[in-house]
Amino acid sequence: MKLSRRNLFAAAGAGALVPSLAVSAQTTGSRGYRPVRTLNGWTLPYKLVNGVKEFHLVAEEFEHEFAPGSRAKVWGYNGSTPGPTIEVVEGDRVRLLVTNRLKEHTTMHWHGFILPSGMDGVGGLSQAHIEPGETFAYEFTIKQSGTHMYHPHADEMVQMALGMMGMFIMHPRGGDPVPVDRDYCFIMHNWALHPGTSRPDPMVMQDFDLWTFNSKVFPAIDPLVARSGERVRVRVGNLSMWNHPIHMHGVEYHVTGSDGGRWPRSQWRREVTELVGVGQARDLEFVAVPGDWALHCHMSHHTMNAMGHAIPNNLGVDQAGVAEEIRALLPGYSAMGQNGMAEHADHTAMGHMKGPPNTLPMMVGQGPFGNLEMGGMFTLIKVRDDIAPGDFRDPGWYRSPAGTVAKRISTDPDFGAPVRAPALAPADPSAPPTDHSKMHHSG
Ligand SMILES: [Cu+2]
Repeated sequence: MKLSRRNLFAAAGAGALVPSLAVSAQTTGSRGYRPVRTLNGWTLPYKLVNGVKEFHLVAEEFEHEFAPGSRAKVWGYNGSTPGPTIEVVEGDRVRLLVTNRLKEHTTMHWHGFILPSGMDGVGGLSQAHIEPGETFAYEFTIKQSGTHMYHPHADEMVQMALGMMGMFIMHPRGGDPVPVDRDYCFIMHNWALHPGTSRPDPMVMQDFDLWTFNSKVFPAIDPLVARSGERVRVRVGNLSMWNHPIHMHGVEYHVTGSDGGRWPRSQWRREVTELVGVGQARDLEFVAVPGDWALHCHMSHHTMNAMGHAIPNNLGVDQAGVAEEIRALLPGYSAMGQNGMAEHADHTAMGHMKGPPNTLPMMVGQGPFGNLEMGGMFTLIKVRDDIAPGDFRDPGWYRSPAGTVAKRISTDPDFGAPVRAPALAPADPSAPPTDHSKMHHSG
C-alpha cells in the first residue's frame, strides 16, 4: 500500500507532473477557473463524491531536496513540502481527509477560512488531536475566494519548522473579473538545517540556514515563465518565522489581493516591494515585459544559503601571510572577506571550497555574464515574445536587443571627474580613546 502510493507519486508527482501540465494548465476548461502553477510543486487531485470534492492529505516524514547537494528528513504532506496545493471554487462543498502517519499527533488548521468553529483545526480547542494512524474528516462549504494556506495547529513549532504547510487557492465563482493568463503560487519558509546536518532544528527562532520558496532554494527554484504582454499573478504566502519584502524587477506590480480575498480595484496599490508578513498572503499582478527579471526577498541574508553567522568581520584585514600559515595546519583553508564576499562565489564556482557535507555554498548560480552570488529566496521571471500560451519551459537566458546592455567604457580608476562628498577631517587626537571593553563584541 505504502509502496504503491509512493510509486504513483514518483510517476505523477512533482517532477514528472510538470511537463504533462505544461499545456493543459493554460485553459480554464470545464473547471471554470485557470489552475494555479505551484513553483516546484503540484496540485492535489480530488474525487467527486455525491457532489462533494474530497481531498486526501497524508502527514508524513520523507526525504526532501532543497537543491542538489542539500537534503533533509522533513515532514510534509503526500510526500512533499510544501504539501500539494488545493484548489477549489467558492461555493464548493469540500471534504478534507487528513491521515496522520507521523509518530506524534497533529491536526489541520484551514488558515483564514470562514467555517464552523469545530472545523478550524486547533488541537484541544476545536477538536480532538489526530493520533498517529488516525484519519479525520473536515467538511464545510467554501464561502470566500482568495489565496489561502493550511498548516497543523498541534505542536506547531516543530511541525511547521519541519515543513508542514501548503497553499489553498479558492477561485471566485463565475471567474475573475480581471482574468490572468498565468497564475503562480509559492509559500515562503525558513529552515534551521545547520551545516553538515540532515534534520531541520525546530529550536531555532531567528538564525536560519535556508530561506525557501516552496521549500526550494535558488538555483533550484523554478523560473516564472511568461509571454510578453500576458497578465501574470504571483500568489505569495508566508508561514516562516520572518517577514519577507518581496521585490520584483522590471515592473511596478499591483498588489491586488490577500488572504482577505481579491481586493476591489480601487484598493489595488502599485509597488515594487511588498512586505509579506508572517501568516499573510499577497497577490502580486503585472503585465509581463520581455527580459530576465529577478524576483526575490529583499532581506539580503535571505538570498543566501547556509552560512556561519558567528564569524569575525575580515573586511579590510590584510590576510596575506596569515593564510599561508593557517594552510600549513588546515589544508585548503582560504582567507576570505578582505575585499568583500563576492570572491566566495568564485571559490565555489571553481570548486576550491569544500564545505561540510550536505551543505550548499552560501552563494551560487551563474548567468550569462558571471556569478549571480545568490541563494535562498531568489528566482527569475523569464518573459519572451515567442512563448506559447501555457508553455512553462525555461527559455534559457534573455538575449537583449543590441545597445541595451550596460557596457565597460574604461578600466582606469581615475577615469572622468565624478563629484564626491568631502572627506571627513582627521579625527581629533585629543579626544578620549574608544573604550573597547564596552563594545558589544565578543572578539
Ligand atoms: Cu526574507
